[in-house]
Amino acid sequence: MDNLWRVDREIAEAVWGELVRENDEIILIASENYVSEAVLEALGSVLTNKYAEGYPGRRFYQGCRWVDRAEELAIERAKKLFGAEYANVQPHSGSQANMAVYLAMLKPGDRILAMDLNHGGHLSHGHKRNFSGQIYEFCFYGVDPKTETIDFDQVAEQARRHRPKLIVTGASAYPRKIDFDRFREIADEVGAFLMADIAHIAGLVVAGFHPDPVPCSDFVTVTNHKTVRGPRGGMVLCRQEHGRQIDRQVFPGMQGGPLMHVIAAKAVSLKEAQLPAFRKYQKQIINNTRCLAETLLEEGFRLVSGGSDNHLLLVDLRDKGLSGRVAAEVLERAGISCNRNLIPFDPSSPNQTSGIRLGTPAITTRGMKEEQVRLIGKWIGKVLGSPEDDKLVGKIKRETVELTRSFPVYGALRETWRPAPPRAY
Ligand code: DSN
Repeated sequence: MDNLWRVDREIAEAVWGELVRENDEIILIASENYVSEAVLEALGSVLTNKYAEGYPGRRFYQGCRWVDRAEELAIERAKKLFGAEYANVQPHSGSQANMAVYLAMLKPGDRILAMDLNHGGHLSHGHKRNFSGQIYEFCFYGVDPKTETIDFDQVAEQARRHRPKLIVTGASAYPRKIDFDRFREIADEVGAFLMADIAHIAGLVVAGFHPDPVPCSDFVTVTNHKTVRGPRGGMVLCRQEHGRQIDRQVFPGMQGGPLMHVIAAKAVSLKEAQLPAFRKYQKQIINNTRCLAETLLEEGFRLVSGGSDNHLLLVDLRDKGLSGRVAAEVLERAGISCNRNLIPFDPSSPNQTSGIRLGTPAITTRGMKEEQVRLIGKWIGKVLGSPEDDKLVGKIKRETVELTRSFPVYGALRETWRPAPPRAY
């Protein structure tokens, strides 16, 4: 970052500080990951300079031959990786991928059936303050109170009662496999379109560790930056027949110029995801999450649905007398980064919550396996067992930093190690 240090020291410090933080903390935020250096290079490239409204071969600007190539590669690779007939790689985020599907297929006020945010859904699945909840009429399904897995009787009942035009499956805090075929049957019964939002689990899906929604869904939305390990952004996959409608809705419907440097970085990560090492990586995510679940159960925690089939788990803290907020804050002081999260039927507010969400994609990228995961699970047990013991929290912070330094995330840190940014923020 020589130029950045020279031109803007304050931003250079912020970037360096973040690099060190990402290296020194154990990141268990289920939606975060570390992109490769190749992805970072594409992101930091001259492609950021180019305006390219439109699509490859049909742009509104001259000089698009190289960005056309980058976007064509991203589209080809997305289609191949997911086995999809059509791909739009321009959405700036997962929410915008969802928005493109809603705007393309529905009219304002149309009905959508989706998973309740309190049971693991997402803001863009109908939260009343989100565009989705403001424009469309949402009805919801959730999990069964006993099993804490999706209550398909309720899904079918809600679908029959409300006759939605679209059924949305997918979640941001659901630790179990989703039976997409069952959703398809219900959608067919009521004549609804089916959209699977696989933002969280896309990497597991392409590696074969989670049922695949592509064959049975009309639309599949993806984020690139979670288990797929690409840059921040989204994609829509769909059947050929809906492709032009989706394209028109992404541009000019809701976006202007696509972020060509991000699209190139998406292409790089989609190429990386085709390598055998990617499948191994996804398998290790599953093994690490299972191991974390087992360790936390041994430490006396209750897990929503009793465990996990995927990359994340939800810890219910009600019997520990701790809110999710306090737990996440004290864990951060110990060098473990996670987020507070509502659990199904949570009596607390979203600001406090009764749970935390933990995921293993990021620690797995840096090479941690069961041995390290068991240590992390025990540290979580100790910290949340004595959250007011500053001495203990300080000791664990030193241990977590020591562990992370054996698993450096980027070459820059391996080659030119600097222990802290010039000024601490
Ligand atoms: N905010 C993301 C998450 O953390 O799950 C979902 O978009």
